[in-house]
Amino acid sequence: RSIGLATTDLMLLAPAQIASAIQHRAAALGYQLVIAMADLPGFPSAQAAVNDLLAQRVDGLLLNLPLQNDEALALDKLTGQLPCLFMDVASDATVNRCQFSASEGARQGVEHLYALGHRQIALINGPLTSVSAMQRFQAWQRALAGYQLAPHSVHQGDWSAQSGYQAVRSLLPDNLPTALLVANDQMALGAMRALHQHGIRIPQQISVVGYDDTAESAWYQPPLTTIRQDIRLLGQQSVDCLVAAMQSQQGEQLAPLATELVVRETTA
Ligand code: IPT
Repeated sequence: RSIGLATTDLMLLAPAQIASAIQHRAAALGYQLVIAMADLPGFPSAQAAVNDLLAQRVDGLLLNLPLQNDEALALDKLTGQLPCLFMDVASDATVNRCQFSASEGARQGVEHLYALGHRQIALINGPLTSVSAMQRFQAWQRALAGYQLAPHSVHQGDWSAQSGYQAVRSLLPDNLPTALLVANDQMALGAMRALHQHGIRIPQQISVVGYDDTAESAWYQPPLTTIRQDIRLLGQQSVDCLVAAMQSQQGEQLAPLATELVVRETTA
């Protein structure tokens, strides 16, 4: 028996590590994993990846693709009776979901910086096409507003290290905030590179908070303070929940998984 995984580009560290975690759990339960990667953002590529997996007659489907609610519903329909679990949709999407709470994670980052005394906080977003990026952004804004703060500035990235680098370059040399909230660790890596190039000390002159806690983040220089999404747990839960649905035990709706602030050495 096999499980299909339709996923975003595996060049990105979080989806790659999520795929690895899914593969481990699937193998442990005796399922073969078949992966189809959407090579472009947007619905046509997502649909093509799903069709690919349907053609390979998988017995259940995990979708780690950013999808708007109507797109998720359309794919849910396309797959008919096949059990499906969506991993990157809005929290009000009426499909089966397994995902972390974006609002909790974003709030944890703001609370941490506020408690350290930061009031000038710039935001580096993930791409506009990503549901989770937008949810993190909205939750950052809500949490800042709760402290009567507005962002120092808002920057648009695309999840890549390069886009984080460029965002910080646009703030240099003299418009730096005291802290950066970054929507993923890869963009934080690029942001830190730009700061290092300009001799700006982390965390003495600027604090940086990432998001994901992918495996490399403890090895950045300095080690990255970030919001941890327990990727191994996500792999386990998503496979377990899908398998339960495949064995047609009533697929109960999972509560959002908790995120956790991991304080390392990029914040002070
Ligand atoms: C999300 C990651 O947090 C982000 O870094 C980026 O890799 C993105 O995936 C790619 O789609 S995690 C996802 C399960 C919402």
